[in-house]
Amino acid sequence: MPPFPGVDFIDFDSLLNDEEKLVRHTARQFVDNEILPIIEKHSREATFPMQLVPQLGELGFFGANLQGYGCAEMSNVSYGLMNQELERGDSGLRSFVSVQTGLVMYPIHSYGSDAQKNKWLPLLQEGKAIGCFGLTEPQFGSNPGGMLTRAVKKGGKYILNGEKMWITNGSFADVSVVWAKCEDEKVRGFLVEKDAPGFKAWDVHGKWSLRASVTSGLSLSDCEIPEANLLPGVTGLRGPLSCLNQARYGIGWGALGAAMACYDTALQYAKTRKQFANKPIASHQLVQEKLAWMITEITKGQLLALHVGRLKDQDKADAAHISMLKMNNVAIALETARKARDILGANGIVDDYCVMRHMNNLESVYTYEGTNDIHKLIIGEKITGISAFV
Ligand code: TGC
Ligand code: FAD
Repeated sequence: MPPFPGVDFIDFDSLLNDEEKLVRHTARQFVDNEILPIIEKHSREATFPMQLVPQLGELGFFGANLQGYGCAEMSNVSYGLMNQELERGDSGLRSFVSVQTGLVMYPIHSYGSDAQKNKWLPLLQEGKAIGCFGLTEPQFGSNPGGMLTRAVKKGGKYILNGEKMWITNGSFADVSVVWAKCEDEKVRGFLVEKDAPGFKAWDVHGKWSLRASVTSGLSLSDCEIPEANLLPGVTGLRGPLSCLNQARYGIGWGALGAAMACYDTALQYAKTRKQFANKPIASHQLVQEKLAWMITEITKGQLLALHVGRLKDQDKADAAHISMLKMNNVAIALETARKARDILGANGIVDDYCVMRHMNNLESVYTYEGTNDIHKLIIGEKITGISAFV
């Protein structure tokens, strides 16, 4: 398979510095050489390629935009470009890295005690420990503030009771960042280690989306953890929601990678597939309209991602900016995948091509980390000053 040439219609690369291009190149090569040859098999068999985790650690991909503890300390733009390339491989791969980085390392880094940081961050950075993030519950998805999971302090321990659902990497995580309400009704974060008494995890089967990613349920039944496993630095829903800003930002870039893979596949196919008068289907106006739509939306998405990335690097990115990035780029990626599937005709439905896998993956990406409509409402609140959630 030839190396991926990238998608750059308006000399987007002239907006990137050498470090950003180098990070993208490294991630691109990793995906071309290590992911693309095996991903269809993993997706078919519904397994995550665990053998690649040490390499992801060595490349500095875990916690890449965090400071210290062995992290790569890259800019948010470089981190975004890395996510773009990983998701060009598969959304499940990008999910693995986003959860580890934005939802596990970030809260420990931002809200953890020194002992928690020293214990977990180096291990998570190297991929020697894996983490997961337990916010969603069976009855509370878009509205995590309603969560039923409870933490009660008893002597030197916390006792946790509740259930978390749809948790990426839950069943093989060494540490779960679990969000629970305490006796004062305030949400706090807890580090639950995999062998904590009363903790169980099980896998969701039968997914037609994100098949190369493990999705789990967590059950906490009088689960005892030491008092020292409370994240001391944050109280309230803003704790978990601040982590979501990190992961949503990575998704905003990542979705572009999936869109690029679908666009590039459709373009190459359309130039070689012939129908009517022995002409390539790329010569038909309706096919060109689809390809033109894709490249236009990908280009607009790149500019939005880059600008939000530059704002984030200056600590000026607002949560609503990140919502617009996640909402827009996932929606255009899903539509790109659907149009690419159409251009491939019957070939679009088989795993000789990547488009149906990306299309199915993007259905989850459209829903997780805040559904498309929830992000519309976050933007709506920002511009009107009126919350639609109350
Ligand atoms: P609301 O009253 O608006 O806010 C409560 C407190 O939180 C603060 N806040 C934020 N802080 C930081 N970042 C944000 N994005 C924040 N949004 C709100 C807010 O200022 C307030 O703070 P304080 O100090 O005044 O108390 O909360 P609400 O209950 O009305 O909910 C708002 C809403 C609907 C936007 C929020 O609940 C939401 O975002 N819902 C979507 C849930 C979601 O995205 N879940 C994702 C779960 S994790 C996941 O999907 C991982 S997928 C992983 C993968 O594989 O990649
Ligand atoms: P619901 O909240 O029930 O929403 C259903 C529909 O109602 C949606 O269309 C939604 O937009 C709409 N809706 C809801 N409220 C409103 C409203 N106020 N106004 C208008 N429309 C509304 N969670 C974690 O905590 N950790 C993880 O690691 C994780 N990984 C995931 C991996 C996968 C593969 C998937 C699919 C999900 C994952 N999730 C995770 C859960 C994910 O965050 C939730 O699925 C998501 O937040 C939506 O919640 P829900 O599925 O309960 O849908």
